[in-house]
Amino acid sequence: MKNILSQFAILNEVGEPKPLKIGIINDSFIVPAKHAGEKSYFLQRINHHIFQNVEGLQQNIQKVTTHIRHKLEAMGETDIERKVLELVPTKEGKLYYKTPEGDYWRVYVLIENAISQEKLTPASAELTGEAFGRFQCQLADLPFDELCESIPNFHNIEFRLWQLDEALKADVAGRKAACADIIAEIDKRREDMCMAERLFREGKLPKHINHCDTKVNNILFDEEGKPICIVDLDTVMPGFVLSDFGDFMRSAANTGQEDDKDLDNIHVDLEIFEAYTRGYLREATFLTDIEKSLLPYGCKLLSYMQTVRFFTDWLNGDTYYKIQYPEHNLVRTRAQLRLLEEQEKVEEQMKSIIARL
Ligand code: GN1
Ligand code: MG
Repeated sequence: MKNILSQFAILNEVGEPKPLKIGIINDSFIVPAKHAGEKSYFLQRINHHIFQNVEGLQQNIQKVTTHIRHKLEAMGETDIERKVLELVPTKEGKLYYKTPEGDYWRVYVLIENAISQEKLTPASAELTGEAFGRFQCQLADLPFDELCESIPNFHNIEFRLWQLDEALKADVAGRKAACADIIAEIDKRREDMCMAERLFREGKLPKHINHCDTKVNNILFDEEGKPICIVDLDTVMPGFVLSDFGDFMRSAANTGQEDDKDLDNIHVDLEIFEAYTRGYLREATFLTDIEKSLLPYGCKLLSYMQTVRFFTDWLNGDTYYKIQYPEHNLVRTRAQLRLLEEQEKVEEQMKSIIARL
């Protein structure tokens, strides 16, 4: 790993990289400064089986972070290096390093004294809603076609259902027969869940630049629970605002875990829903009426999409997501499906909260 670090334009002395357990896609390490007061770094091996266009991915991140940095500077913000990620280029000025073995690595400056959380209070959820609303607003004037889809069709449910159908046809792991109940639950919602894509084709639902992975642990907080910086920018790309709203609720407004084995733990936390929505609507001033009215639908869509994705990986024999035990993807599937059912039960309540706010 010394050799990898030596490729990057790191100007101060650093210690041994320490592995960090975050995310289920890339491998991450903290590289601490040797001397107090100097910069530490965040080193990642990019999963290039998933992100097949590393050049495009890194260009996206550079464009988005530069755009936000300029906005923060224009607003006279202080402490900007804590509010937006900064890529460290290689000594040759590239945004990543490819090893002779074909692995891809990148380095960010580490944001110090920042905490990532799995559960929020209503107060911190409201501030988080503001932060994601602001993030979308800051990017609203960045032309789409400047960014690539770092994973093509990433949040396109029609594509995800097609992948599921391929997995069902192949049934490589022989797991289909035992999952008839899950298949039936997915099937009966297909048409409704493809509505957003249809509205887009009809020109009724716009696309904006989105984060596309707004899980609660992708935002860093300070010790007082105030959001500092939005991280994990791998999937920043054009998409529906429903994605970012829904994915946040999927992870934060769930009283259980994403992979909860006890389905009875899983309910919609309407207090978190309301608090986040209040903050979000305050900042996301660019939203059209149709986007606002579809926000509860976006919650269901993202839980449905994650059900389909985890289930597809289960059928494919666990080739995409890292798993911690053999049944992990099946457990994740059932937990996401239950969340969807719980969201359906409170959909009217979600709608009236939005109407009130
Ligand atoms: C993956 O690795 P992580 O936790 O950032 C996935 C998301 C899923 C999430 C489910 C590139 O994100 O789309 O919602 O797992 N990222 C990718 O936990 O597929
Ligand atoms: Mg991610």
